[in-house]
Amino acid sequence: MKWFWCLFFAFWPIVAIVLCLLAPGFDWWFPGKAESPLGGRIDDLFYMILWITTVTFIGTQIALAYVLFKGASNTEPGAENEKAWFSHGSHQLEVIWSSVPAVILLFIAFYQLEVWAEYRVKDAFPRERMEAVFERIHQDRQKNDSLALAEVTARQFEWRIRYPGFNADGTLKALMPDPQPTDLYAVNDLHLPASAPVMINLRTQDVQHSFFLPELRIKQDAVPGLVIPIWFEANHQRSYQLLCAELCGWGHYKMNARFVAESDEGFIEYLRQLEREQNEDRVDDTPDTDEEE
Ligand SMILES: [Cu+2]
Repeated sequence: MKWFWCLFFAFWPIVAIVLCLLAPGFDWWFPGKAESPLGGRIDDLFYMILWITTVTFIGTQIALAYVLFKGASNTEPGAENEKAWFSHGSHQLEVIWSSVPAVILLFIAFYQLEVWAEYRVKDAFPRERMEAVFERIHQDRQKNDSLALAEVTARQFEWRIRYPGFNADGTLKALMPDPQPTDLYAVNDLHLPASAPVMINLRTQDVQHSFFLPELRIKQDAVPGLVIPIWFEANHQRSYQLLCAELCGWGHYKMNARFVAESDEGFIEYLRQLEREQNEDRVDDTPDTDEEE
């Protein structure tokens, strides 16, 4: 029986190593490959922490198997009279198992600082690359205008999206903090250019929600009273899932929307389409022949 339990506890570290080695190849931990450059770096951080926890797990399992082996030896024939040994704590051990995790945690904290800053600190946002997008889509903007291309407002239970409208000369306006008469609106359908960093302003109309693009590894709480800038970069022109990651009420599941990353022209065409739909008054005052235009 003694050998059974020792082997039983020694078996799991082997399973852990195998799973840890296979996981990145099969993407068991993630909903598919990271679809943004930053997402790839977040995955690397995750796998680094997975390795640290796997090594820790192996260490503790080996220690457990060893203690079982030693403790069980007292049941061997001839050892019945051997006295049990009680430990009242070891100052040295306490120091070791407090300082080792502290060092590891500090290492992780400093190691991930750069990724965190790039993602979260406004001054580290890729401003120049964002401005290149504004130029390509001919956005008419002043120096201090928002870098955001859209405002996303979460509410129970949907995502409301506000885009800037167009000027008379056909250029795209800059997004203003407050709604404008020319603004364009959509629900549960966020469109933005692909292959370039784009920014949105996130807010909530009621409770806390969480803006979640699992494939891009982007997750940010929407907090009442705050306007939170988030930037991301989709690797491909395709549609991604946009979810709410905060249990925000009975209809939480309904906040299943989509984010479409498309070409610059596709994005502008989408806004034009929204404009046409919004300005459609459904009053048929033109002859039938002109309607085809
Ligand atoms: Cu929600």
